[in-house]
Amino acid sequence: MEQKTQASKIVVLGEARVGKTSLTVRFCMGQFDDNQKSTLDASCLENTVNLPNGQQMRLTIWDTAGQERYHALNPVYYRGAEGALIVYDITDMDSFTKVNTWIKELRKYLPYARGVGSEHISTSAKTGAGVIELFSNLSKKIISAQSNKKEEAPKKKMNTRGVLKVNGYADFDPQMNVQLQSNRTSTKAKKKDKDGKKCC
Ligand SMILES: Nc1nc2c(ncn2[C@@H]2O[C@H](COP(=O)(O)OP(=O)(O)OP(=O)(O)O)[C@@H](O)[C@H]2O)c(=O)[nH]1
Ligand SMILES: [Mg+2]
Repeated sequence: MEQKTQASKIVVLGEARVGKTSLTVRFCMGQFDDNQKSTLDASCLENTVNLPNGQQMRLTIWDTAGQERYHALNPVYYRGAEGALIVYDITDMDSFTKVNTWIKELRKYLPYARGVGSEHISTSAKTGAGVIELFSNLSKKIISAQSNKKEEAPKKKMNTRGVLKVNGYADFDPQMNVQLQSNRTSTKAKKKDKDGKKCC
């Protein structure tokens, strides 16, 4: 079967310390760090998803910083995104409550996100549970939205579509609360990854 590779940009959003970077790093590099440092500004990684019909989706994943002081920068990273992941921590109720704020934010900056529904998937960056499924599902939705867009092309100027997803730790362990609290100190994020997967 002929392999067809498409490319898409997605953004990862959510409160600070909910696991955005861990999820991205797990998917792109197959690694997990119990002491993952807070993201400053944003970082970007790439990986390709193999889909069942022989298609491939090359995802450029913009992992934003959850800390409040960086929020004003986020719209820069939303631009041109065809998909979004809104991440919350299953051990942190406040991070779940804030999901609505992130949805509103996306709808403000990405008008096409207004009419798009969301899907909830539980993942664990620690064990890897649900991670491939999450990015595969998102890729399928993007491909399906892209083909709908082609059909509607003469009518619409907007050339992007989005899908929102939320995520929680599926490996919930009561000790996570302690771990999260003890990991609140922000240190400077690495600008480059060792294996060169960094895309920007
Ligand atoms: N047990 C468990 N811990 C996780 C998981 N994902 C992230 N963590 C831990 O939670 C903490 C925060 O993870 P990060 O990936 O840095 O969170 P973030 O959302 O990128 O944080 P900011 O960059 O500050 O916005 C780290 O100590 C991680 O090791 C998970 O799936 N399971
Ligand atoms: Mg981060």
